[in-house]
Amino acid sequence: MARKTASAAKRPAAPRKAARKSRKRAPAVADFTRDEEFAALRTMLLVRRFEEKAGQLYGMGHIGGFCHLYIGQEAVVTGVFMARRADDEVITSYRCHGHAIVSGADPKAVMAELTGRAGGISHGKGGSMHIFNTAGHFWGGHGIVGAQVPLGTGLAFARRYGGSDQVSLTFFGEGAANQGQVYESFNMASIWKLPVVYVIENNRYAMGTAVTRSAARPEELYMRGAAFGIPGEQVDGMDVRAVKAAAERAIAHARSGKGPYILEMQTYRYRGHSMSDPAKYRTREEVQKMRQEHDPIEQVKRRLLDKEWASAEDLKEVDAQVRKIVTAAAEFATSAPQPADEELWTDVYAQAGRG
Ligand SMILES: Cc1ncc(C[n+]2csc(CCOP(=O)(O)OP(=O)(O)O)c2C)c(N)n1
Ligand SMILES: [Mg+2]
Repeated sequence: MARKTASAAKRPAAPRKAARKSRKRAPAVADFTRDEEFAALRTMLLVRRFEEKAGQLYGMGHIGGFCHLYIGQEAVVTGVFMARRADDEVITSYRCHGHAIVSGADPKAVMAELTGRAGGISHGKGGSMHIFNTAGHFWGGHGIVGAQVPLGTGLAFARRYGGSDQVSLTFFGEGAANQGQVYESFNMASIWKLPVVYVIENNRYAMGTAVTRSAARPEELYMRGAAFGIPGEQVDGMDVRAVKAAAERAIAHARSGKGPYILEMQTYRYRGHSMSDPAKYRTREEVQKMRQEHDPIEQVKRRLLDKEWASAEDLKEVDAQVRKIVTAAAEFATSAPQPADEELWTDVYAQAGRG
């Protein structure tokens, strides 16, 4: 028998085998319990109300620079976080406010980062695209499209190398999925069987470019790892139950030493790419249809009402609690002081020996 090494324990599966392992739609989705439905509702509402408030503050001039909202995509981050272990690593693009909050970052500190204040999570020096919460295993917040994919792969390598069984959850957009560095990452992750789950947030647009115009085989991005023997799944990213179930499968696969896994989350962003995007590349009807027929929050509310697990009053109460948190965040973010001048000289270089 050939000698095996850690880096080549088993040859990656041939593409056809991988293709057979990949699946277009996940198996039937298990229902949530009442507690899970409420937890999902609270988290998704918190992200949505936070982003709506950020949009308002931007309009009022409190937030400058770029600001990419996550409205419409809440089920993706919520479902994945319901499946992750609290010490699994997470990294994403500039569309990062939701990921930070769901990782446990204080909404006040995230909002104050958007307004560039001293109480901001990056001390007011990073802004919307550079939000980190390493205590919650959230590694940002990256403005360069696709940059987080090799970094997330490196996180998986580092954790494996250190003897841990933590998994890296590496999120990126469908636009980023066309980048070369993504495939270099897939290749290394497959060879070394790294514990990384690649979560493609396919919201159908990369700035103003529709996925159907920019991607080869846009209907099956979950197959993008086939050449590397990486299995993939296409998931209804507007259904938080489907997201959680698929993420559980993917994380179990990665944690058990079988290597990387790809989840293509089919989702949609309701707002423009960033606050300065009038979104003229799509019709109002298209957005309205998604909101009316597929909204992730409305789906949970409907199920809670249909099953008589909640009354309309109960749902209003959840919203009221969430709004209180977001209002307090906005008040803090608009009243906190500006960073002190000395902050110009902090965090410029990493200290030697710091991990
Ligand atoms: C390397 C690089 N090229 C181009 C840009 C400009 N840019 C910012 S976001 C974006 C689109 C990315 O779309 P996608 O990956 O689908 O993510 P989404 O914004 O939809 O979440 C582009 C081209 C950039 N920031 N970095
Ligand atoms: Mg996109």
